[in-house]
Amino acid sequence: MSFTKTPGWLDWYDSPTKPRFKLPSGSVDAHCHVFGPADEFPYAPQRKYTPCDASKDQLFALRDHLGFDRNVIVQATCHGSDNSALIEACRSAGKRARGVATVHADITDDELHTLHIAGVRGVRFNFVKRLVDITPKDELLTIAARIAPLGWHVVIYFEAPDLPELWDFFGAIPTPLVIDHMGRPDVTKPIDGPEFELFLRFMHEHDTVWSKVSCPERLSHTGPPALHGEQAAYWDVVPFARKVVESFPNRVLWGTDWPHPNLKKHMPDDGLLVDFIPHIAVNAELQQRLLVDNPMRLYWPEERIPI
Ligand code: 0GY
Repeated sequence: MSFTKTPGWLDWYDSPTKPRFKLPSGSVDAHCHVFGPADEFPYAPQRKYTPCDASKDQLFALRDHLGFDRNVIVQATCHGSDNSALIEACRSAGKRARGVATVHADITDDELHTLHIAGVRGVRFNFVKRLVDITPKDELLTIAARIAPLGWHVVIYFEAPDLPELWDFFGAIPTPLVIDHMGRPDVTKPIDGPEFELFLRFMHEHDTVWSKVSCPERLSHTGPPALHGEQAAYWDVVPFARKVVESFPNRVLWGTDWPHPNLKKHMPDDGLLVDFIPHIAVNAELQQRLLVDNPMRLYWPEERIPI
């Protein structure tokens, strides 16, 4: 099947630099996606964007180039609830990938079992209106109740202004929660302003809530070095991510977000994204937790990394 990319679509950057920061042994890229390839895994009819292909083999080549050991692959909205590309990627990575799927409430026990065997350990609930038609909350609670006995968790993607309305609903989900990209703060607002304070309070009050401190390229207004001279890439995001890492060192994850869907201005060099890590996790202890111990505890608990 042939698909035409969304007008203005930016393709992922195919010659990333080698990072200067040396990742700790066993590091996990805990937020990335596969797209298609569309002739094998067609994009969903209800998708809100049509991307370029980004195959599992291309993802695994990036993993090796950057120095990661494992991936957590998150179902992208362009594939709807057809998790075939994700399953195929997890299966072919063996124990080196886990998955986060999108499912409906009427999924059968056999289908859930198949996902579990393939390596899926969570489902994603998306509240970003430009990406999905929002699923009713009672259906999401039904899904959460179905996956809880499997020991899975729920990954939630929302934007900062929506947290007050979602607060009680998130509190009613009976599994651990993993928040994508720090709940998408507006980094032009003060770090001690009410919006980011609310996010931090949500994490303080719920000790089974985790956050990905990912996507500086999505949150930044200062941009990469080409846009901002000698400053560190995406420096306006640093205080926000560093605050989360230092407040919740055992409940943070990091991911590249490759192949970076829906970026409008620039496509990041994934090597530079890795070089962002030591600005937000400023010593070896924090880096080890962020990149190895935390994702291992959540996605590979059978390997029992002590904290
Ligand atoms: C991300 C962010 C985005 C897209 C998706 O599944 C997706 O389509 O997650 C976005 O456009 O903000 O985390 O990859």
